[in-house]
Amino acid sequence: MINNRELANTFTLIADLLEIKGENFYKTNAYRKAAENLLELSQEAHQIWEDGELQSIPGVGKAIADKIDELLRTGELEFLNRLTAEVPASLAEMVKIPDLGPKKVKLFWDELGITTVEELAEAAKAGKLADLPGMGEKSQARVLAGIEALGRRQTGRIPLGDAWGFGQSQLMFLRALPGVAAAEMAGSLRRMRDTIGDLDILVAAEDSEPVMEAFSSQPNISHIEGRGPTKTSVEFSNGLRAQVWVHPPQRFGTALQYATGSKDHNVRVREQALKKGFSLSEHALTREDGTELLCASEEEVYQAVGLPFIPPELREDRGEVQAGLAGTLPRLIKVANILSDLHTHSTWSDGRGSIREMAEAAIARGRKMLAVTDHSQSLGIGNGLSIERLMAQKEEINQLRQEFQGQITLLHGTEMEIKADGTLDYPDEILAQLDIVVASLHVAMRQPREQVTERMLTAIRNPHVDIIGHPTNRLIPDRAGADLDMEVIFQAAAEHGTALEINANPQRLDLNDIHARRAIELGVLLAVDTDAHAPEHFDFLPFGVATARRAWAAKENVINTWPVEKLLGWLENRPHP
Ligand code: DGT
Ligand code: CA
Ligand code: ZN
Repeated sequence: MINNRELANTFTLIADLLEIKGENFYKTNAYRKAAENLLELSQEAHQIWEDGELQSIPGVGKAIADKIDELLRTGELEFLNRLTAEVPASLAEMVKIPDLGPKKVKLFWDELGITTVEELAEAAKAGKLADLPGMGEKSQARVLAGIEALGRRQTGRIPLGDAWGFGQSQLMFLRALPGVAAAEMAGSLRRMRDTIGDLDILVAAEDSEPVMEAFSSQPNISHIEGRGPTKTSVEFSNGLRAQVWVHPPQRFGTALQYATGSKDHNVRVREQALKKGFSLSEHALTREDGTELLCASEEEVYQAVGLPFIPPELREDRGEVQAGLAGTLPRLIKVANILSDLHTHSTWSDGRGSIREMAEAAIARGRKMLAVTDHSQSLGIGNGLSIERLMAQKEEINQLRQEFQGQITLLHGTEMEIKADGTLDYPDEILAQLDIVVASLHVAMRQPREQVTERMLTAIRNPHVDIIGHPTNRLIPDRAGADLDMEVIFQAAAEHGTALEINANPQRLDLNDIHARRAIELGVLLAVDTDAHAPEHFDFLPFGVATARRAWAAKENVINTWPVEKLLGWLENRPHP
């Protein structure tokens, strides 16, 4: 039976579509009022209907009562069917974009034939909205921002890469306030999960009021969701939500530990605290006699409960507390350990930087080795290199190698397609002439598990293939990876000594933390690469390293940490069964 919410949604849809059509306010408002009143009923509308009392519902007159009757009897509404034949129902989705009213939606539909949010996003990106009457560059940018905000509201989770920079700017803002001793990120963003629900920020200050006031007065806040003495929650106009907690500096350690989570990790740590005679809260470690042990730093918290410091990336209750007690926590890899980037692109394929520009950017970031791995011939959309162009590229790299000698070691490689039919995109004799081969899946990724796994195995078994790039080809937040049998992939990679990539692009982070951890357990080597398509993309590296840390990776597990000579030796002469 159709429930009140479904009835209300139907009337809201009618109101939206009538408004786009240009109906007057009184008519559309009648439907909106009816929808609101339906949601407030303490009884199901169909019971009222069975009693023949529909018109006793506030805001429901004869016309709307007839429509409810038809819906409850037939499950359909002829009026709505006629309306959607005239005005596509998908237009109502567009009305939900913040700052976009029915008039604008009608304008885009009339002028450009746009009927879906996706089409609107494309048109905005292509700059087609700016020239419409009443629009302009600024309004066009606002439409795009609104679409992003809508997407966030729907999936509820924000990609790490989108939240990170915003979080940093909030920290800078807070640290600059008078009376603020420290400000740190907490929650899932500090743990570097690949998606973030909301931002949790911890501030150390004696006096919380001025911090709360300054934080919640920022102009880019769309509304305040909650305001207490030590905690404020807001939603920013970009759709990101954040909460700020203020604690006195001498209690900052327990507060930061609490707010970093995860919840499950905290449960374990509290159990451990109890064993040591403490109850642990965000405010303090409290002894049985009621006296408090205050911790200014997290290190003190972990020490007091008998644990070594547990890095935030491990705090997921995946055995880290037990390992801490047993003294078997890994020495996690750090960004500074990474010496080489083994998967990058240039203007030869779909990159935005020349090889020279990419090399200079890598040098500026302290890299010692850079592999240029442009796309291979079959990837048309990536402007893949024919064998001729690949050989011409070799010439250019040979020349640049002289120029950059002593600064960075340049490798000539490829990101080779694993083609839909399971074959590889260059013959072995060409691969043998390259310094490094990354093999990746970009096409036909929805093949059945057995078929797509077999394709991947072909690449893993090829003695010229050194690394599998972004193995599952997932995209964050909404493209699931290929349906690979990961266990089989990991075993084959371990057996053949082929490294699997953790792609550091925050849209990818592929392998993910859980897969990468299992791979390490099975003896697979990992590669953490940026897949840079432009000089600034080298800055993706910390996201990849964080994912490796969440996978419990030590330096030794990741080939990019190896000294140049060792890595060159491995590339030239990989142990192979
Ligand atoms: P998210 O935002 O969904 O990506 O995930 P988190 O981990 O940031 O979780 P969130 O924002 O709900 O809460 C932030 C932190 O606050 C969480 O990591 C641990 C702490 N916390 C929140 N609620 C509870 C709770 O009920 N018990 C405990 N022990 N800690 C909590
Ligand atoms: Ca959070
Ligand atoms: Zn790729």
